[in-house]
Amino acid sequence: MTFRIDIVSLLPEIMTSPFSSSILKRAQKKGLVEVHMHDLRNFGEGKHKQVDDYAFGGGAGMVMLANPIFECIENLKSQRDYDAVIYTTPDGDRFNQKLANKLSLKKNIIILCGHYKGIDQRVRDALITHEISIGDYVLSGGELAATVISDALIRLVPGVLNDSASALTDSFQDDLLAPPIYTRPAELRGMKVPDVLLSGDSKKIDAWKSEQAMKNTKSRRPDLL
Ligand code: 6GU
Repeated sequence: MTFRIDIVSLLPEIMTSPFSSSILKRAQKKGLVEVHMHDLRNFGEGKHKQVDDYAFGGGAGMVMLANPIFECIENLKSQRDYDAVIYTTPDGDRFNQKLANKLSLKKNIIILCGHYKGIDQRVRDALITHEISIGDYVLSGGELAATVISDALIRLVPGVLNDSASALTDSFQDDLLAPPIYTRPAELRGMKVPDVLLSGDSKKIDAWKSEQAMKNTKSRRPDLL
């Protein structure tokens, strides 16, 4: 089974590099994941391919036209069933690992990238199943948020990470931050790797990791506890 993400955007080129490198590239090469970009401009209106207009009732900023979005998404839906149609917006639900886990179990999803002041409310009412924000700050557009969300989902797809145990020990996967990690050399510039990690005693090592994870979480993110 292939996990498929269709990203609908006015600026798809912003996202080409992240999807063409490293884990996201390999996931697609292995056939585990398909990512398809759709340029909304192709569905724009009139000879200028217009995609936005002034807001009814006034107010600063342009609004993305509903019709090009309807046409693009209806075209996709005519080809296959979608399990989720996500809209990236600063006023959406906050993205977190729990939501990433849930969405990674879907098969086909659409992510619509917001722009300007937003999209015509009728798109949200009629087409969108999930409205997602990646944090309490404002980005120029939803493309970087869509890329962040896609990355978080794709690395959870079975087979994408070579070491499948790795995803399970991430920060947040158990509502705790990760413990400190070290690699060689065992001593660097007078700084030593904690003895327990070199002890070979896996029970002791696991206990140390849990204790450190708890300590990190208490001091940096007590809200997670
Ligand atoms: Cl999803 N979009 C934009 N434009 N800004 C954001 C965001 C999304 N999440 C946080 N800030």
